[in-house]
Amino acid sequence: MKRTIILVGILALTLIVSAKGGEPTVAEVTHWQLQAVDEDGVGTYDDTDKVIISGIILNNPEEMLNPTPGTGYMGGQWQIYIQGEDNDHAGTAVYFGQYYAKVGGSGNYTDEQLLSELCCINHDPNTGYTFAAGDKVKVTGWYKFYKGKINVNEKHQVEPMYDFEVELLEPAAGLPQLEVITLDMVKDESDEYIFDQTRLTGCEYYQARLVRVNDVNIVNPNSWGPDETVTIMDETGRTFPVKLGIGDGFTRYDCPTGQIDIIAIFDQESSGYMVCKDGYRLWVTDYDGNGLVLTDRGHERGNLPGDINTDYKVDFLDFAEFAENWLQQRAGLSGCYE
Ligand SMILES: [Ca+2]
Ligand SMILES: [Ca+2]
Repeated sequence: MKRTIILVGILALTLIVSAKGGEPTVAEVTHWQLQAVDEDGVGTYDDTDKVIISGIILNNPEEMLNPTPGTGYMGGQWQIYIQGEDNDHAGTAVYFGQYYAKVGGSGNYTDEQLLSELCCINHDPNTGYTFAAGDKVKVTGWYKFYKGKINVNEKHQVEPMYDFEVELLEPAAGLPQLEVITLDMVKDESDEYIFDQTRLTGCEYYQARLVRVNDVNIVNPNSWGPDETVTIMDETGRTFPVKLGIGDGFTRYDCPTGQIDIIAIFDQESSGYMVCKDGYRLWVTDYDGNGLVLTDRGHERGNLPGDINTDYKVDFLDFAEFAENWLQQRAGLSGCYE
């Protein structure tokens, strides 16, 4: 259905752009090229209308933003981070939302349209494979600068010509090697963010990449919960915000206490639109309750079918969670691509 619409859209687009004198321009670029910034931290890439980027998916989208139609200000949303490989020391977020009209876009998706679009971007169009963190993919799409990063997205336009496409290059390639950082690499003596326009040091160097920070503690455990933000502090007194995702671990498990390590996507969402030198944060999308590292290790122990809360015992707690979630469906993954 959607592909038919796209074909019609492409025909319409061809007529439109022919009248204006050409197809949208597109080039394969590195994340490093795409994420270039000026002295204010504003993205400078504008060589082409669309870009093609490739790299490793860092997160499962439904642990970062809620795809359920009609949820939140922007409706159902979807976002993955893709990290560049080898010398391509950068990364890019790929974003999709339901209610673009609320932020100056061309319209909104109905719930049904949203589900159809989510279904497309969750699956490889060539094989039907469902994408997950650790897959190597190629993304072709338009892009838009927002609060410190250039995101691949639909430019807040609902017309099919603005769709982006995610294609599989290598299933289960594996998450990238973690880069261990200390807070003095990203915060100065005054606990201010280090911004370096060259992106060779400071926060910009790590943006949209998977990092590990060791030996810190969470100073405000009362803020723990899905979609909340906690603050970590190291032995020098430097602090850093940690955005918690919406993985079920933030509900199921208590905030880890004492000295811990954190594995996260290094993100930026600056306070301003035209000067974007702050707003850096670590984004952890799920937690498995291990007590020592704030992360979801992705390979749980136990091997007991039905042990929903992974406490190595199948009992009423599992049943209660099962009953509470009975008949729920995950938007964009359930009931499509059959
Ligand atoms: Ca930035
Ligand atoms: Ca259990």
